[in-house]
Amino acid sequence: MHLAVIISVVLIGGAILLTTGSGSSALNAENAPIAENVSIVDGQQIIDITAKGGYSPRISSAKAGIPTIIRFRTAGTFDCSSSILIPSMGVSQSLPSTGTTDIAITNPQVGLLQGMCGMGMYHFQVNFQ
Ligand SMILES: [Cu+2]
Repeated sequence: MHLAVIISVVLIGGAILLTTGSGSSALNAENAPIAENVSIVDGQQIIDITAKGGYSPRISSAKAGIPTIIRFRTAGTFDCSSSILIPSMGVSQSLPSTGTTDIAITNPQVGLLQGMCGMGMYHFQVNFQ
């Protein structure tokens, strides 16, 4: 588990390095919709959202049209943000109090994906562009 986390951190770090290293400002502008909690590894987009007392970040920007997972991270999360609802996808998912949970979106469409905690008081959004 820890090894896997370290490897994915290295991969993500490498991807960020590649992105920033490839350098021209025009390219960076093109990639601007990708926020720092979003990475693309081996053609798969990963959106990291931490669930604890709400969702962080609450708004993510990501690319539409590529295989995507939303990876929810919990760490000692005992509040209702450990219960995820994404109504447009029919997702109702309980997260472990500590761990990661991936929700796959095969082909996200352009638009705003809205999710919330089980009680509807904490919200998160992914803006697919
Ligand atoms: Cu709630």
